[in-house]
Amino acid sequence: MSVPNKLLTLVMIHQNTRLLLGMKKRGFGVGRWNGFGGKVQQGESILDAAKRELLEESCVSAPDLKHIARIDFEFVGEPQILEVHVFKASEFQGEPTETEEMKPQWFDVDSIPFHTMWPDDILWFPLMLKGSKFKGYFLFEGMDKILDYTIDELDQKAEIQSS
Ligand code: 6OG
Repeated sequence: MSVPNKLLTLVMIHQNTRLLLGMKKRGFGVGRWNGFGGKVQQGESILDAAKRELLEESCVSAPDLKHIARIDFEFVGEPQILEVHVFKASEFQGEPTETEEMKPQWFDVDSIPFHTMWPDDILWFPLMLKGSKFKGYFLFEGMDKILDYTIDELDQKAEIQSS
């Protein structure tokens, strides 16, 4: 029997030349800069989960999130695929504030700290920053090594499917 995918969200706040990232202070991906997100709860929509996690982790709310990507992550030896739904917003309310989970910081889009991020990010951030929609798949060995990947750009009108 196959294991159902684990649904996760990831939110990027991108305003012209700056991007809001958070340093993950605990749990999966600790010590890496990333967007804000986490697990979709039972009975919750993926969009609602994205908004909730953004608020919980950065104290910022973004009513107008655009669903821009689905990225499936497989880890060698792990039966469960992480199905990460990526959202983007340019407008937000509130002041990015450090929480128990994340320390937010603005980065210039020309100085994104890829050396302290998940290694897949450098491969798909260019599409995210230029406003594309896309679907990705990455096969990881451990936390640092990508064995295989695909990234397919989608039409702007395409709806991002979930499993
Ligand atoms: P919690 O388990 O802490 O949420 N995430 C990834 N983000 C990137 N950029 N690359 C990956 O490569 C990732 N794997 C997971 C999804 C985990 C958060 O980390 C994201 C969630 O936002 C493997 O609740």
